[in-house]
Amino acid sequence: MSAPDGILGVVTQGTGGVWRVRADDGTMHDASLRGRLKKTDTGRRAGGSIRRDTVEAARERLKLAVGDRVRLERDERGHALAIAEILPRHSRLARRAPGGGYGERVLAANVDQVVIVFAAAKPDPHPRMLDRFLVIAEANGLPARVVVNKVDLVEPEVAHARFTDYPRAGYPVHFTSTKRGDGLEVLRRALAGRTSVLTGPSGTGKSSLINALFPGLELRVGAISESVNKGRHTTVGASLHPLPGDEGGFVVDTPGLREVGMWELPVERLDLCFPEIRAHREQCRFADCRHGAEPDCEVRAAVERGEVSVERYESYVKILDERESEVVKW
Ligand SMILES: Nc1nc2c(ncn2[C@@H]2O[C@H](COP(=O)(O)OP(=O)(O)O)[C@@H](O)[C@H]2O)c(=O)[nH]1
Ligand SMILES: [Mg+2]
Ligand SMILES: [Zn+2]
Repeated sequence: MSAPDGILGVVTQGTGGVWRVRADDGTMHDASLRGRLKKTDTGRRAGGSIRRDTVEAARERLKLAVGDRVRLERDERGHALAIAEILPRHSRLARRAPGGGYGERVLAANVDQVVIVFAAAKPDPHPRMLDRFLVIAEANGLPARVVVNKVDLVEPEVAHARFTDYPRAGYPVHFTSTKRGDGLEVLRRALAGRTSVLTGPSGTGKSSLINALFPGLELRVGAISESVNKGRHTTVGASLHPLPGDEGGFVVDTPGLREVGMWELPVERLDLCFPEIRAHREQCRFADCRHGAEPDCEVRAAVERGEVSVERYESYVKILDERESEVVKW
């Protein structure tokens, strides 16, 4: 089983100590991180030449996360498997340390997209909360798509009307019903072959969607972590679930992302995290315009012309205010 080069696989679970690794042949292994990792050039990417052989890169390398590709080797005595090497990441989803710390915590590595599930009703959608999820995806440089589930509970026009801002801002939006089957095939194709972080408020139908899309996966997205997390601000680790089918792909469940209300969001570049605001900001008179009371603000002008949604703009202002006044709760 163990080739001379070791076994390549992906980390599916763990928060330090023992990590669960799915080898590329599908077998599962428990492994701990070897004390001294083999040197890996995290900066070398296909077609790129960025080299970040700094202390920071070395530290980052040690922050193993779900989704990391690793190489396993037998330990000296030939018994247990150890993670000998973490392969370079092409992306990651990280949150800043709470309370204004400088550290960040990597929730998942090698993520291709963030899929945010809301319900058309029960629970009623909260677009300002959706905006926060989208800011986090943007701040991490990850594409996002929105799923509006439970469309069977409302008239089609109602569901579409509440979410028009999102296709306008450039986000793909799926309207689904696990009860009636609406939109499921298209969503399945959007997930297949990719690594998707699936998130959204509880009760919106994430588990139901996964079970409807990938029968046999037996994934209880959120079910375990939500109960474990109740009343606590700490987060239990993420888990990565391989999708059945030839195309492969994974769904990542990250309880830490669901506490999005407590995340520190970036202030300095917040306007870059709203694609439709980003499109206007360079025409503002001041390069450091915050799009508040400044004169000749092109973003505000675009809001007044109806080109940028008032609600999305208000989300931007609210997040900015909140961060500047150091109010982390919302
Ligand atoms: N009417 C309706 N109910 C749904 C739909 N999808 C899920 N539900 C129900 O919503 C509740 C929460 O679903 P669940 O998958 O556990 O949500 P999660 O917390 O996001 O994982 C359950 O009672 C589901 O039966 C849907 O498309 N339509
Ligand atoms: Mg669930
Ligand atoms: Zn401006």
